[in-house]
Amino acid sequence: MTPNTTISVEAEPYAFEFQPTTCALLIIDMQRDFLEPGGFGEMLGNDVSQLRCTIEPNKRLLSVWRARGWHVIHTREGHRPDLGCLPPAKKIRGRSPTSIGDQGPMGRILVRGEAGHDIIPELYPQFGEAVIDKPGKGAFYATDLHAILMNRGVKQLIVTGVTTEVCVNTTVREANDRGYDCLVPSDCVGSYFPEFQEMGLKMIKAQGGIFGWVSHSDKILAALK
Ligand code: TIU
Repeated sequence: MTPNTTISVEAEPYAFEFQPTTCALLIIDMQRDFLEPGGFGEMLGNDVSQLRCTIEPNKRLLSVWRARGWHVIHTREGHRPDLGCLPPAKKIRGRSPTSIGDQGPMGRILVRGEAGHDIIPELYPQFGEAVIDKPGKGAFYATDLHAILMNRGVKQLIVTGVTTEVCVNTTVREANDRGYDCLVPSDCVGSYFPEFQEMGLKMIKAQGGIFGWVSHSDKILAALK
């Protein structure tokens, strides 16, 4: 397989075709704050164990991308320690007794530089993999992700991570409006709510792939064999 080979992945609503040199694996917010107890996800009232089934399939995909030297980008949702990039509306939303910036068992919740804000050890970024710190749900808002992708000639994205209906969906919609094709492997994205997992994926692939394509990591790996 040469870097310019076109790879065809069985997907819905139809096959997703990509060339390795122009397609990045974009892993959204696989942070301790969302996947481990005591972080932002739990603060919102969620059972964080629900998301852990995404770790193994992401590991498998990431190891293949790394082994082949293809583009890998990670994102983290969070805020500056002075909370200068935290909209007051986001701070007070939910009326929780603890909120973003408050001290938790993994440090200050959703704050850059704290243990909880970092990516889980299983998927920890390697040297050369861009890490995008984003203040919002979408990975393009208030970040240099679009510039990084354009500078590298990336036109297509395989989007994984958490959560399906929040940061993954927002990012796929933002990417779609900027002209990127997005493929979402269903087993590599997770939600605290099974019904949102299902509908979040349906919304992407409906209407002829209105926002993108949906597949499974097994199908991506099979296409690479
Ligand atoms: N709450 C929830 O489902 N998600 C977020 O707040 N952020 C991300 O999805 N990363």
